[in-house]
Amino acid sequence: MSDTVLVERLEGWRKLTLHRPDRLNAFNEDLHAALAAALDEAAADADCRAVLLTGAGRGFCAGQDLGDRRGGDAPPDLGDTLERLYNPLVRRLRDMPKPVVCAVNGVAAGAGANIALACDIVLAAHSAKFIQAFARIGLVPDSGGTHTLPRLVGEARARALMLLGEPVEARQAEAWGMIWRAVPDEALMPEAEALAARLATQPTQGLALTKQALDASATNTLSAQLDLERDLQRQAGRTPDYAEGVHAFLEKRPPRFTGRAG
Ligand code: T3D
Repeated sequence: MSDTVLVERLEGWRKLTLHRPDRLNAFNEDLHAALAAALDEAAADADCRAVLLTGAGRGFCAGQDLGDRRGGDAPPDLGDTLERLYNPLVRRLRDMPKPVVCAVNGVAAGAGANIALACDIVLAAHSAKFIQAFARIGLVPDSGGTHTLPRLVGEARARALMLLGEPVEARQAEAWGMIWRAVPDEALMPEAEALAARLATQPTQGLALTKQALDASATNTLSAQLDLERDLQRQAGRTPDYAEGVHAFLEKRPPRFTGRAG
């Protein structure tokens, strides 16, 4: 069995660690397959109510393993890799019906940066940096980066970062709104784990619906978004966690959410 992704099953949540530390956790086909399987299992497990993604060693992820791209006779079809591997990965993260926290423990480059930014809440160690490294090797930013980054940091910064391939340090990333928080290196894992554990006690169905609404807002008109909020709120209002939340409020006690659909 592959050990390229380490899976830890905690109380109500899972920690997934990219594990090719000697290659800064760069993606090869094996890592893609292991991560896809781990995410699918987490998505399907009702007892798993949050996911934490991080990297082993001194890097988070250096994107595609360029060792696998050593020249052959014909140029590779990189559209095929995106179609088969990177695009499904981003969709898995965005469609995951529970929150995904990313703890960026070191450099996040190329697809590694954009996979991190596809997660719901991103924490980064002060020593971490984000690099849109694609321009350095003649490629186009992928893994949703051309969609995500301008929305996070604005058009001017996204363009410069993508055309120049310059690194952004964690504290700058926080200041620009690219990530939720930059924390001292030693605080990263305790904070990220506490956040995942906290999310695992929250109304999971409502959070999943919130993710849907936020994703749709990127392309919806206000009017369409209002309709969507109506439909999603209808669903949220039928969940046991909503009933529990209201009862708990009225009884002046902390809620006991189960995350169950019905
Ligand atoms: O191909 C497709 O399917 C299309 C999809 C593309 C998606 C992409 O992600 S394209 C972008 C690919 N990634 C990169 O271009 C980043 C390459 N890496 C770097 O620029 C640097 O390694 C970093 C800036 C990330 C970190 O620099 P530094 O100085 O901290 O570390 P290092 O010494 O460069 O790397 C440490 C080791 O990891 C080193 O191996 P060694 O010399 O100790 O044996 C290095 O070769 C290896 N490594 C780092 N990144 C990759 C890698 N090996 C293979 N592929 C990598 N991407």
